Amino acid sequence: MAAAKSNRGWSLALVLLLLLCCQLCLSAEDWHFTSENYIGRIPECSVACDRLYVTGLERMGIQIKDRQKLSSVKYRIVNREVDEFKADEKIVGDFAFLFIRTKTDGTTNLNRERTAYYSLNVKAKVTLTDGRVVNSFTRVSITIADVNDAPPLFMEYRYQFDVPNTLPVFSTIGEVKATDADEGFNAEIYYAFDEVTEDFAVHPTSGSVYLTRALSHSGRTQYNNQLVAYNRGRGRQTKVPIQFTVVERNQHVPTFTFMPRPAMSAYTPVGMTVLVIKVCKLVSRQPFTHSSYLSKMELDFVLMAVIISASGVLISFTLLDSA
Ligand SMILES: [Ca+2]
Ligand SMILES: [Ca+2]
Repeated sequence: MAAAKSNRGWSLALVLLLLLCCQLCLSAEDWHFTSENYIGRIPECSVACDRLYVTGLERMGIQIKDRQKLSSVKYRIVNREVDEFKADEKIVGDFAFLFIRTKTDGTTNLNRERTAYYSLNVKAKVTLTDGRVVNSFTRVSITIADVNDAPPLFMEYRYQFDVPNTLPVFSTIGEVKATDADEGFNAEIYYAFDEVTEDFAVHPTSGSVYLTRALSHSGRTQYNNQLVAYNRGRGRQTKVPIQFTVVERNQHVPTFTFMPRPAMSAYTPVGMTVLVIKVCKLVSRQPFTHSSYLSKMELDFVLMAVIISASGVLISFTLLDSA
């Protein structure tokens, strides 16, 4: 009889112990984050961030199943290498929200062009009314949303092109190029001239520079303007000087007139003048094909003699006269 009572006592104690253990086990699981990974975004602030909050598609934090058992919740970022963010907690109804925000020390900045992503390890310390402490961990992946804070930058600090005065209209003169450190629309670049001109054009997206009017009409030797590269978004733009220098090219082909002289024969002595050539409209300052010294003269025409060798081969031109 006494043994039976003793067995019932042990059984009752064992049941109570199992119930207590089961309750403790379930209680610990009840105080975990709703997810092991959260995804959020925050705007770029390359100067100083003023308490910016990370936003996401789902709420971050711990679901409170029994408010009576909860004493406090404390969130903390445990990455030692991340110094830009702080974790806050706020209990609203049956949820202990996790808020990730930038610090407010006035020196924190988020430069997407330097660091585009952050991965935070967050620890939750949950203190229950019965004195127990439950720890839970989660990861918050943060994407920095780009802001158009970088203006386009030209590859050159100034552009200079030599343009032949004979270049046909709509010919390509050259190309300009700028880059942008932002992304998406904020990095799209368009080109234009600062001052409207009818002489030149720049393709808005490729940067190719064209001649749009014959240069001979004005007689100018130089054109100066400002080249602009701008973003589609909020008016970020950069200007650099651009200069076109007109380079003269020979537009007048010399004409030759052969002045009669005695015909050659088998007895024509070596060194005798056999032909005189008259070259008209010699106005170019550019090198002449066979007589470079002619190119330095601004004459309407010159007279040249052709000297032949004994074998009848042309060997030189000689300047005879000019007018
Ligand atoms: Ca930009
Ligand atoms: Ca940016």
